[in-house]
Amino acid sequence: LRYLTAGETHGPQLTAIIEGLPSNLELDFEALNFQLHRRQKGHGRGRRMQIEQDTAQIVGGVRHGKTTGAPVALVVANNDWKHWTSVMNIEPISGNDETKRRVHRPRPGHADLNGGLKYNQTDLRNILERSSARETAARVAVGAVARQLLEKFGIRVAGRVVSIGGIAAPEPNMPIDELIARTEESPVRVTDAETEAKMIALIDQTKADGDSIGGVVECIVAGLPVGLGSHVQWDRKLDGRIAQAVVSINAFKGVEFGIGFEAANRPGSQVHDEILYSEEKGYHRASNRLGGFEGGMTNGMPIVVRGVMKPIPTLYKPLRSVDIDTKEPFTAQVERSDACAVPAASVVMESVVAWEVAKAFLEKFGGDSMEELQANYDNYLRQVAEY
Ligand code: EPS
Repeated sequence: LRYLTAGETHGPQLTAIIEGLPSNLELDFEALNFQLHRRQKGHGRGRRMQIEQDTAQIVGGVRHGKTTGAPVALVVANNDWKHWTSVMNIEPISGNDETKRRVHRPRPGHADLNGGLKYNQTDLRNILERSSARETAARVAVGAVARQLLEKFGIRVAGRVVSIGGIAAPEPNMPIDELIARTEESPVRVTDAETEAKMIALIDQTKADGDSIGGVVECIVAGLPVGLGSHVQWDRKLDGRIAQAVVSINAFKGVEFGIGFEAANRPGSQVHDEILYSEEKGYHRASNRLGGFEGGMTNGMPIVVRGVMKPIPTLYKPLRSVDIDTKEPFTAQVERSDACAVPAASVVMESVVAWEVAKAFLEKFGGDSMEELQANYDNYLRQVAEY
């Protein structure tokens, strides 16, 4: 299972191709678009989200509502494109820097300068157009397909905001379906009203200051079988793959599982999860401090993974930079942006984690059709129950 995305933030569309899905996976198009809609919400977003009404159009690999086994191609149109048809034209255009909206003062914290040097581009727009977090709309569409595959096997994916700008939400301690429902009602994806109000006030203040703010988000995957991923080879460890996927999200700088970095402060007796056995539950754990992983494999407990997002680097009160034409110090170029995209990033994180889990699921259970996959899965569950 693999995917690629293409497209620029102010270009005509984002495109994704997914290869390796089994045939006969029934797709719920409304549920797919609901995921795109979730990513657009969240307190702290800028004007762009009022322009976009993201929906995914499937242009390959699906017939009469089901996958055929062929690559699935998805397109998410950019409504904003109509304002950029000249600036983002594929054909050469005439005009000056202003009409071309050339970017020559790189924004610290963005890909602008590194990308300009690496790709030998004197218009840094050629870098920022692709490095924009708009690309995550395509990844959410792809993740929504993965999520639907997992749901057929009773695997549920949830997300929540853990903290924004140092304001932390209390542990929700509730069943996953309740967590999904409650976070959906919150503009900052938390379950606690008091925290929500504090986060909103901080985001508003930050925006008024021309600044931006980051935070921590958490993803939970429940209903998993034991044994996704493998201890035998570094690149088959599923926690490692999830870590890579999480840090690949725009502006993410770190990742942890379960109690994560806190494990460094505790003795082993307060870190590891004791093994229990009962007739109805089989093997299970007394706690889930390791976040569902041992030896790079799922242990049957929910996956709990957290990612940290830095504040968005596009600032209305820009930081110091250097003009690439004159080498003179200047403040960085101001581009329209969000003050806080942490709630949206929570949805993106769910999507990339769902993708990695679905990929590991297909690697383990294989099959070219949903029927073959189901049979392999049932057989494995029997084997585990009889162990
Ligand atoms: C982004 C800048 C803003 C955000 C964008 C990410 O876009 P624009 O430059 O058009 O104002 O709105 O996010 C999205 C478009 C999106 O769909 O999430 C950036 O520079 O990363």
